[in-house]
Amino acid sequence: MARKIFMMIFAASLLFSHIANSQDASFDIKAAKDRWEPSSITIKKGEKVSIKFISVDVDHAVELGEFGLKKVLIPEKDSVTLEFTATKTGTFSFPCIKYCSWRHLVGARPRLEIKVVE
Ligand SMILES: [Cu+2]
Repeated sequence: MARKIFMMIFAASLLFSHIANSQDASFDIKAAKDRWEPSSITIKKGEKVSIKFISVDVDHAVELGEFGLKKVLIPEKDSVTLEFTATKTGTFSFPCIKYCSWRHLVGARPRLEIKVVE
């Protein structure tokens, strides 16, 4: 009996943790001057996505305009988490939009590519 109750509580806690953290996909992106890593991620249309951008050096910034998000700063040695639902398919490229190194001057900004598939 005690075991049955324990199993029920365990199952309920699993359910609640899922509801509390109801993202379908989450990613950590390491943002550095030369490269964002991983530089490409693939998600499914309709998924709730959480992306944590973690700066390992200086300020960076990103704007996921295709997903209805405004420009956000990824502060120096800090992080910012963006959440959105991918409502359309395609391949979208999001370069750094805050000057972080000379790479901005030569068309080689670090970037994140997001592929949304059916
Ligand atoms: Cu930059």
